[in-house]
Amino acid sequence: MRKRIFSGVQPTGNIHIGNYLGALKQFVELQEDNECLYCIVDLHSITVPQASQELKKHILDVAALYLAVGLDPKKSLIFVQSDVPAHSELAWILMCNSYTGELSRMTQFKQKNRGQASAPAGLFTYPVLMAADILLYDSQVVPVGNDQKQHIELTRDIALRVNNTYGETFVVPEGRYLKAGARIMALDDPTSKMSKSAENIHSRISLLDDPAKIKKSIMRATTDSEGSVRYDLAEKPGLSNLLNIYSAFSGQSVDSLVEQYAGGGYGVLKKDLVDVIVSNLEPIQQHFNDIRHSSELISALSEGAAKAKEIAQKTMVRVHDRFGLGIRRAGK
Ligand code: AQP
Repeated sequence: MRKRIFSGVQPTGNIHIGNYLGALKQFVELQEDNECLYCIVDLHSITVPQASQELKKHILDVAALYLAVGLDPKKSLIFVQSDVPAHSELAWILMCNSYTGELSRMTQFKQKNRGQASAPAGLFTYPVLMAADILLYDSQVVPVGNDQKQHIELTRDIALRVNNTYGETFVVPEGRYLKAGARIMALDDPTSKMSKSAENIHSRISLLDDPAKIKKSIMRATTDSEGSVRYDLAEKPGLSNLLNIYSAFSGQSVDSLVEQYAGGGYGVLKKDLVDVIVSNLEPIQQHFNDIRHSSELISALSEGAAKAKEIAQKTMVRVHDRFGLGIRRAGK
């Protein structure tokens, strides 16, 4: 049965292989049999300061990468979050139905805030905006990396709370997560996840990196001094991360990779991994270059936003009705 799917990526930098393997690959698969909405969540990105010209560029880069990895605007709605003002309106309404206690337990907030006494309020309420993104479209399934599990649980709690208090208002969504071990870790520190905004560019591979940069980042990736190729996330997180990346791009199982490289040093494995990544990213980069400055990209985003607005409007009429807001009433 076709399901309504929603997910998004922040335009905080160029999409890296963690975003790709953790989220975008699923987006592409899901669009074949479902009704999908894929958003570029620019309002989320300003929870930390962004230079405006950079942000404008990154929004279009991420949109072009969406298309370049295989999202098809004829099958999926692709749009920019701030082009649909109802995201912010619903976020406010949901904030009035959320608690500071539950928001302070969010691990991503704790990591990004790094224990400072005062934090931007937007960073704190970020998960509520995410809940609004999802609930606005009556989304049934949300494909995300498993780092987002806590935020999806919060979204479900808020939806159930509103439904119990005000009557059936929201569809309660489900997360669709990757299997364990598919979280891609930073190349320089395999105990943190690969991230777009990390300072060290060699901590990640961006989908737009050239072969020389990919080679440099992989060859200097943190491993261990043991020297034997085996998969052990606890004892050998760096090498295990490289094996996960290799497996995800090549389709070869981790076990067969371990067998193939057993006895060899890490250097041979790293060298082959560079080739595997480069050959997988080449067609994506080619497609990106063809469409990044095209009118096709802008049309896809405008049409996507217009259609998303129509769906959002229906939800907001229902929300206004349930909460008794304004003079709009359901069905009018
Ligand atoms: N390292 C990762 N491994 C697997 N999946 C990942 N995702 C992010 N990092 C990894 C998934 O990618 C989707 C989009 O992420 P996002 O842009 O919404 O924000 P994020 O999770 O905060 O990603 P970044 O790259 O770490 O960005 P910054 O540095 O700006 O915070 C999500 O589905 C996420 O799970």
